Amino acid sequence: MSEVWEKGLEQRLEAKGISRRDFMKFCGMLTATLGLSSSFIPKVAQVFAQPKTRPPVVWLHFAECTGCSEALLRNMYPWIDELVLDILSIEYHETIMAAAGHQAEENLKAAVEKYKGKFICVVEGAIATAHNGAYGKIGGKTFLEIANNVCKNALAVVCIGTCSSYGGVQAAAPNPGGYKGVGEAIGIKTVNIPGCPPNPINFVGTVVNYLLLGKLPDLDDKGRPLFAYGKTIHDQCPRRAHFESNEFVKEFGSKEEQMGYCLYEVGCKGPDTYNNCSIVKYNEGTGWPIGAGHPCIGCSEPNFWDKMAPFFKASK
Ligand code: FSX
Ligand code: SF4
Ligand code: F3S
Repeated sequence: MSEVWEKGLEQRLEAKGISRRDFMKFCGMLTATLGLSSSFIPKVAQVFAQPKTRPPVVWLHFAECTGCSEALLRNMYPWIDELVLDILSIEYHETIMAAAGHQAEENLKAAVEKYKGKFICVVEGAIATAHNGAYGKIGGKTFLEIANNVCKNALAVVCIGTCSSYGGVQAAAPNPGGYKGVGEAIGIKTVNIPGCPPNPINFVGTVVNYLLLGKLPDLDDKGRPLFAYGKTIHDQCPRRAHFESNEFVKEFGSKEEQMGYCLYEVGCKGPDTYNNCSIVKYNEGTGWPIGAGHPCIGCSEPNFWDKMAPFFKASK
């Protein structure tokens, strides 16, 4: 694989204290997540070493907690954020750019004009639609106006997080602002990477899929990439054998909990939730909700704040 171990990348990784071995391990994990055979690992590494193209990206924030950016920029392999930002040409990103105020507004306008129809628009956060969008504004413009101006001129719109995908916490009842996900708010098709927060690997996988195969991944009927959201949590859960044997935790702090029994009766929504958490896990692949003893609350499903509540009661 030395041919992919290009000088530039080698130096970048060295500066971050990352070994070639760790980098290839990450590429292997990403390749498996994408459902590709191991023969693709060098090609995935090549995307990071020498991307054929660096698509321009405009990254918008609407109503959300910024947990999605944090998940991508801080928590996962501390270096992958920089590799990802290196393979994309980020033209506008409110959390990490130096510009502010009018200069930032100008940058956004200029980027949309320059790359019209060619840029990828990444969106975090939901859009207020009631009262002409009055519940959410940046620099005097409503989220609705910004989304109409920016997202509709993009090559593709990728929604990171349940908020931009489906509305998220802002859209929870009674939702006075009429918050909706981006696709529904402005009537376009979006690629959705839901989760609150989503697993950054599913965003990275979507980007690498695009750079490697020249297309966005195949999606389910809710706009989610099938490689990540094709199966339920329940179908990939290490506690599944306990479910089948009727071995349930009925109370937190009990012996059954210590035995790692199934969490269905304390509210687990894994049977109704599509995501790959048990496979890819969070925090450098070390943990995920059910692994830590917490029921899945269905955070990657539309309207989960309403639909999946109460979180600690079994859905009957
Ligand atoms: Fe929502 Fe993300 Fe939850 Fe937070 O951008 S999916 S509230 S983790 O920040 O949108
Ligand atoms: Fe299914 Fe949840 Fe039980 Fe796992 S813990 S087997 S996802 S109900
Ligand atoms: Fe969310 Fe359930 Fe995974 S709560 S993080 S989809 S286990």
